[in-house]
Amino acid sequence: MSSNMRIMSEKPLNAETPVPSLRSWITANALFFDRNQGEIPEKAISLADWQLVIEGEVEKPLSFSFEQILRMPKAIAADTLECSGNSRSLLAEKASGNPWTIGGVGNAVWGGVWLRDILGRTKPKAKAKHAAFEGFDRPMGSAGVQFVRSIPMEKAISSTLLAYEMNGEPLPLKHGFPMRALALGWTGANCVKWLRRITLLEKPYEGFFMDKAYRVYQKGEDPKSGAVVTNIKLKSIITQPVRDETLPAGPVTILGAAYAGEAEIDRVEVSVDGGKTWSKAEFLGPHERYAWRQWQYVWDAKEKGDTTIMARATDTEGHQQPMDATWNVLGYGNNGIREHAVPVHIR
Ligand SMILES: Nc1nc2c(c(=O)[nH]1)N[C@H]1C(S)=C(S)[C@@H](COP(=O)(O)O)O[C@H]1N2
Ligand SMILES: [Mo]
Repeated sequence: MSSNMRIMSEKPLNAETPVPSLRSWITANALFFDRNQGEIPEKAISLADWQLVIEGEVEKPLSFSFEQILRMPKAIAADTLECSGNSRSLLAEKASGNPWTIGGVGNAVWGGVWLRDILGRTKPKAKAKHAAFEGFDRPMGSAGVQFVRSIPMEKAISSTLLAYEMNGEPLPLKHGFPMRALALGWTGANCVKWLRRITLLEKPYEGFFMDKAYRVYQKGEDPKSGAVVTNIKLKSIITQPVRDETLPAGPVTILGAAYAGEAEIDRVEVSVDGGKTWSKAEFLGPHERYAWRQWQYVWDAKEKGDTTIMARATDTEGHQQPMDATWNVLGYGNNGIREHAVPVHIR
């Protein structure tokens, strides 16, 4: 594995992408963040041994071989994947979980098949309301159970990809070889790796990873009473300069990325005066639904001193990134402008 990943834990492997590697529209596979609840399989499963089972509330339970899937119509989609807990360590009040800074996110072009095409062949019953995905990674830690997550059928049918390719390569082992789910625009937890089974259910799946984790709740509340983490929140990150960088006076090229899950970014603005005034950044590179926009703003830093750079994203429906994040016990969805501000020193 690339040595400049910032490793938070080895077993299970949790590592974030170094900030400079967030400056390109595509995040290289070897630098793409790693988030695991279980153990990454030691070696790739033989494709001849793998199958995808579809069962539950379907007229026709089926299992698909990898060969069969490759013969189905192919889909290619860009998707920015973010861990629900990304930016957690930037919260003013500590929250439990991996101490992500901003590198628990990446963008890739994924190839695979639409889940709707697979499900169509199994004839889902009208009472099927949720699709539960099960991975085959070996459980580790306190949960001690297989990673299973369910999403509503509407999402499964409208915009969920089963990916076997990542940036033009077979899906790498640590990202779910041979196939993973991608609920486009939704957080990583909704994108089960090492997929082996999809079960259609009348109601959401019940289990550790649905009821205890990936819920937004406050101290003293029952985790299960909190909302399930789904869509990636509207957010912008600054990727250049990095925190506490010292720069010479003169033009400073500020780079960043902005993303909004299923929503579309309308604009990004930058402030170098603590949020009093904002200037519009310029977008760079490809524009694809579900993928982040890279942006830049050239700031003429005339005066020496300490400044904080802030970035603010707005979506096409007029929603704006909040100045401060909404804290919750597990620190999910930190998209605060202030939390993501980058202090720099002009000398
Ligand atoms: N089978 C399985 N799928 C999983 C996980 C896991 O632990 N096991 N972790 C999830 C979480 S929380 C995230 S953020 C993404 C991370 O995907 P990546 O490691 O490819 O970046 O995978 C998701 N899918
Ligand atoms: Mo995650």
